[in-house]
Amino acid sequence: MLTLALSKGRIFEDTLPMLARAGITVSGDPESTRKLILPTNRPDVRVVLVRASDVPTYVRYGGADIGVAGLDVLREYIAGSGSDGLYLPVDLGIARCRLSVAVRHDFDYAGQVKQGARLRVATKYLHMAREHFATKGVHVDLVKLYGSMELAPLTGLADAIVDLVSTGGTLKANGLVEVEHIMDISARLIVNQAALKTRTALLKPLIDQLREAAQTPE
Ligand code: PRT
Ligand code: MG
Repeated sequence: MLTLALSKGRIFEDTLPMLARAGITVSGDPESTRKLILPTNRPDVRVVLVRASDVPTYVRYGGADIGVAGLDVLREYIAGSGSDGLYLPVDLGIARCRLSVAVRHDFDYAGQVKQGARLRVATKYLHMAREHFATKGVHVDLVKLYGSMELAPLTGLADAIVDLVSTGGTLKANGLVEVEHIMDISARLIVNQAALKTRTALLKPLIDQLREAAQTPE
């Protein structure tokens, strides 16, 4: 049995068509079922539904053989726990967005940075934020949040946020503007290295098919 870890929402939705192109169809809709294990049309493949940030943990410790996680989740995980035992063979090119710095529309970010001001920045992505501001030589105090980052500059909790942006609609709706683009994000395939060695016959063709699907437009 091969176990694939996915998170509900955009990762699941964007991975489904790629799996279909590899001949795998998942039974059940994660939004309407309470089941955490979904069978597929292949008796030797199943899907487990986990939190987006738990996908690397499941794959590393063998709770799943393979998984799909955003580069944001992976970078934070690897910065904290290392990449031992994980193999990252394919950029799937799905669930695309960017990691950006945003502030209130009336906040003079460039001016503050120029003056060497110390800024308070709220984010879920402490490692990537720390690295970004260190590289730029901007002094920051980072505040860890778990969600709704957009609220932080509106309430005075922080001067800026580091968050994911796709359409920009959420920033706009909250009177925030993007002032720096940190990196492009997309979802990656992650594989348990030990499983790849012991179950090559099952895993290798699946990885190859997903790579193929990622490289050729539908
Ligand atoms: O909710 P939970 O803690 O379980 O996990 P999660 O919030 O990380 O899961 P989910 O499903 O929201 O995101 C899974 C992955 O999708 C992320 O790890 C990213 O790699 C990717 N992704 C792509 C995004 C977005 N686009 C995105 N726009 N993840 C989050 N957003 C959020 C963003 O944080 C902001 O609040 O959507 C909002 C902005 O969207 P726009 O379109 O208004 O700009
Ligand atoms: Mg979410």
